[in-house]
Amino acid sequence: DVYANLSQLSRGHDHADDMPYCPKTSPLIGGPIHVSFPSGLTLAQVQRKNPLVVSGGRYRPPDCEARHRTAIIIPHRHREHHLKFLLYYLHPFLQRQQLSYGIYVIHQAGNYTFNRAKLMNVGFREAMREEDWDCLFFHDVDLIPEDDRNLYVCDANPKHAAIAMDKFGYKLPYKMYFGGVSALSPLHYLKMNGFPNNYWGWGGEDDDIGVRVSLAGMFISRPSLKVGRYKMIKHKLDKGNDVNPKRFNMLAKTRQTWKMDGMNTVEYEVVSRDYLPLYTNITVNIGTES
Ligand code: UDH
Ligand code: NGS
Repeated sequence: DVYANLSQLSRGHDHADDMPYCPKTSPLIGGPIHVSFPSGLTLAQVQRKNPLVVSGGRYRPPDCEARHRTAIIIPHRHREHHLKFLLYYLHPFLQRQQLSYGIYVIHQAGNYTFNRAKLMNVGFREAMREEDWDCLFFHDVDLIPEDDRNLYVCDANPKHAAIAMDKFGYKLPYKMYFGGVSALSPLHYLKMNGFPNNYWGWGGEDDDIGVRVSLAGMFISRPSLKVGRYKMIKHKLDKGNDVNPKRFNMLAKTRQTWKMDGMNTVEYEVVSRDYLPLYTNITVNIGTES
């Protein structure tokens, strides 16, 4: 019947006010995911498998109003090969959770030393500029979630999601570990003044972020070990991301520096913003170490 079809269409597109909320627990969640890395996978294939994903890597459930709006922030440079696999698994994963979501890849321009945490600050500001996200997932490009009961929504406290990684034998490497994948609401993020801007190179920035959580009077929340499982795509330390020799000295001073360095001081220049079929790419010049 034409009218029923039309009304169905407009509901899908405009998300009319009368659309029911999605159920509290998605019926599409299946638990463990078998993760492998098929050779020859292309982005075009990933696109075909995700027909409801629209420009910029955005999605809304077609038949219900999502209860949560989550932005995924991925710091990136020279890891297109990993990004392809992450998108292959993450899009269906987020759709099974019936989330309204967007994926942002924050690409560091140039060849200067990589700065993961500063790219996250850029991602936070640029994503919030576009939409009133209620949760941001800060997500390494090489970590694939292995269980879709690991919900990509925020908790009452900042959440460390990558609690059980294969490379650490599916347990935490140390109690205060906050690396890999974490989830903060905009309020959490601003309360801790975001992430540090001055960790150039590998190591320590995730520990600094963990310390900021407690300095700002919050706790680290975590999913269960059974559910917070990730497979890491194996790789070597990248060119342009040498181990940062200053990290221990910097970490010893976080208590003195966190209010003076973070979201309130981040400076950068967006080089380009591209709404690609599977993600929004923001290429950014974040400068160099001062
Ligand atoms: N990243 C890039 N490009 C780079 C460097 C890092 O995209 O050149 C991003 C990417 O999202 C990555 C994240 O930053 O997942 C973290 O960087 P990483 O993968 O290098 O860190 P990880 O600790 O691996 O996962 C380190 C490899 C061995 C380090 C040994 C040091 N003792
Ligand atoms: C700690 C690093 C973290 C790092 C973690 C896991 O030692 O940044 O190891 O590293 N802290 C410092 O260096 C101060 S990993 O095994 O993934 O290479 O995330």
